Amino acid sequence: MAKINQNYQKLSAGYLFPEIARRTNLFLNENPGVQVMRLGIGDTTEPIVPSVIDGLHKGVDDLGAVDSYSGYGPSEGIGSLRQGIAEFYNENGASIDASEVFVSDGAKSDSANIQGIFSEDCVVAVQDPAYPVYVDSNVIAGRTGLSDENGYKGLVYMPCTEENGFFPELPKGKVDLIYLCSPNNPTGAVATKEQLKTFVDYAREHKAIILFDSAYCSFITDPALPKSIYEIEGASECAIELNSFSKTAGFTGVRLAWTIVPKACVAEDARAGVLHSLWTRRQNTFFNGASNIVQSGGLAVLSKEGRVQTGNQVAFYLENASIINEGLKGKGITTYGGGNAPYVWLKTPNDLSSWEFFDKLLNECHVVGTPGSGFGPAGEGFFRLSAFGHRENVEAAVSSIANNLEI
Ligand code: PL4
Repeated sequence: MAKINQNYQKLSAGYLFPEIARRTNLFLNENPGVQVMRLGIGDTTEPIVPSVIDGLHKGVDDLGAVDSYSGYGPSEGIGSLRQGIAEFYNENGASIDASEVFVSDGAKSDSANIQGIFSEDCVVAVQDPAYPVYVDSNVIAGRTGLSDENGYKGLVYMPCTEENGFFPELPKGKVDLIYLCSPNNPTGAVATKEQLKTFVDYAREHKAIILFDSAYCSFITDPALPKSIYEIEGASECAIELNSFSKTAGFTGVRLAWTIVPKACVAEDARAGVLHSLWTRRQNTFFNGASNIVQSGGLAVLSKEGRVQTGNQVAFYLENASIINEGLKGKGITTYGGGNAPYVWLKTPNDLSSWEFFDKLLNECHVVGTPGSGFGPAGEGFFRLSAFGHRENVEAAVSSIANNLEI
């Protein structure tokens, strides 16, 4: 008799983003003809830049000629793309070898799957609030108990609050896996080198592993802020980094990402090289490689022209963030983030709960955002707006908030 994975029953609610879509659709059914402005899901909206479209076309054309046709590729990714990604890191002072780069179809799947190479009894620490995949994947893997209003039992929440500038203190006790995300989803905060160094030192001391999500690193404009954890000395001994082409190049629907597992990375029972071998084995067994067409597009993103064109697009989204920030501040709302990140994190007015503010914003302004509590207990009382919309949509949303939000 088959039995199900009972850990799924522990998941406290539906996955956040489908829940937002469900509530929005309900509102639209009840209010036919109303145009909603979507600043909820962090999904890109601008077309892919011309040099990258050329790269994607090249990938298609290569499949149409006998000399350039390719079938299954290595599950770790094509050599030239792995090399290009390693060079991208090494330009900023890291020392990554192409063999340490694992190309994939998404940072979402990698960030959910990476916990699978670690022991079931690892104690997991997450920034609170955080991208929900880190928590849910560990719940499903059985590393937590049930949840209540304070979160899941057995999980170590590291609150990111106004008081600590949205970067957490070190865990009090010993933890084994630490999820960090910078620029942060949802708060938009970016960790400094000094802040990351405290975690790298902790991880090396406790033989813990940092799982560092840098999916939004291309939004960092301040040269003093680190784009990768490998800019911190000693990080290659204790950190695995996840990154993606999704937000940099508009690849949210195209699907291309990567994970770096340095050979120097060590765990309590794993000498140098072992974690790298385990992730190789995991990917070889579970994954058949990213699409060859898409990897050709990824090479174009890394080209000189590709970097300039995608850089301009990132700057465009950052301008959106600035428009949102200014508009909300003009309304007297306290905001954070947005400067080096595509998310604006606002404090809900009049102590409204995150979901109360979601309903208010939708009903009064026809604007969809993301409730902070969906990212963890410390997100309660906050709300996230995404800067990935079309300019006219962002401007219309800001103007509707200015004119219609009653506070
Ligand atoms: C909605 C910190 C967005 N359906 O596109 P990927 O898989 O390479 O990257 C996903 C990802 C990874 N790491 C972080 C992210 O914030 C995201 C994407 N997050 C959001 O609005 O928070 C899209 C969410 C998508 C999902 O469930 O991921």
